[in-house]
Amino acid sequence: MKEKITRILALFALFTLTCLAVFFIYSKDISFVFPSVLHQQVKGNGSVFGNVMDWVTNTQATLDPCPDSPPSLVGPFLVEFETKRSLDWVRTQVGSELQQGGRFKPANCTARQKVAVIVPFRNRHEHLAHWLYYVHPVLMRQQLDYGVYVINQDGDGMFNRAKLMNIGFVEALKEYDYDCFVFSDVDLVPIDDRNLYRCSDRPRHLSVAIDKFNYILNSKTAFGGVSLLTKEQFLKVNGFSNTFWGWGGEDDDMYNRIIIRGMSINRPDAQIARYKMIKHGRDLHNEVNPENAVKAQKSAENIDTDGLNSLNFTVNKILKDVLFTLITVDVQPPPQ
Ligand code: UD2
Ligand code: MN
Repeated sequence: MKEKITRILALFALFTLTCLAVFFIYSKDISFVFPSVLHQQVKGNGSVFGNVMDWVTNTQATLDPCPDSPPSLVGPFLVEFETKRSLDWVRTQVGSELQQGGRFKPANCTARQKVAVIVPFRNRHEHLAHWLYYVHPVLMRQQLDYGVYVINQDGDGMFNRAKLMNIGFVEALKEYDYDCFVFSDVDLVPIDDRNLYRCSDRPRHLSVAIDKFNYILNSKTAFGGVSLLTKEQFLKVNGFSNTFWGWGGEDDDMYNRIIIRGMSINRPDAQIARYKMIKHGRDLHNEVNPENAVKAQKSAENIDTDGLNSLNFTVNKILKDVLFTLITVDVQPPPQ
């Protein structure tokens, strides 16, 4: 009996001591005990348990912001498309840095922007392998918190690049709170990583100087290839038009929408915003559509009723690869 009482007393003393120790640590500046906690700013509901839990969940959010100029950029780099590259091989080259779905965020700082890269796609698998092989490391060096969304048009109906962009915007936002959207052709690979895939205060056109056009921009109003809009900018223009079937015009219509909504575009320096385009012919079922050029002159008539607010589509399949999220969609063409 005596022994039992002694044991209970000892346990009670131990418990009291532990409580005192915990209370002591948390009522003092705990950075003295755990220096790494110093700039993690312990906040929360006041209880020890609450503080610890908040600290655990906030660790990522309270990392310092990444520097404005990413420190590991290399500038111009070699890009060539002669090498055969399979997706399997690309996975072995860049996959280990990525999270499922083609997602990445820098480990040691909080990215300045959350960027969704939307790639309109159908039957360009070789291009996609080249693109992923070169673009992923660029985006990583640029310290972006990003995801790659390949929007794959199902079936062999007329291609609709612009509608795929709208679908990419909507689907990416279902997954993460992206604030910046890159709309990029699958055949355009940057050859200088100083060309940041980051949105700005105005819609931004990145593919300024392309080898196919001797690195010369042929029009001040060009907005095709690779272009970026913040979520707000994209909503302001009601997204792309959904009604540009086949090749051409949808990029000019987007440019017009931006002007109509009182914005203007900007571009990086042509010395930096350099690209190689993978050689290709015109794809089947993406023939030039003469109606598109006419329609692109009527943006003001269409902007309010044709765009994100009239978007209809069905997702047929979502596939999470380590290199990308592949969303296969039925773009629901109008009845002929
Ligand atoms: C120009 C524009 C492009 C777009 C297009 C007209 C530039 C540098 N590029 O590119 O942005 O405005 O004209 O629509 O200004 N695609 C497929 N499968 C297909 C067809 C197209 O994946 O069967 C995708 C792919 O991402 C491709 C993009 O659509 O890069 C544009 O098509 P394109 O490469 O045939 O058009 P292009 O090079 O004339
Ligand atoms: Mn092209």
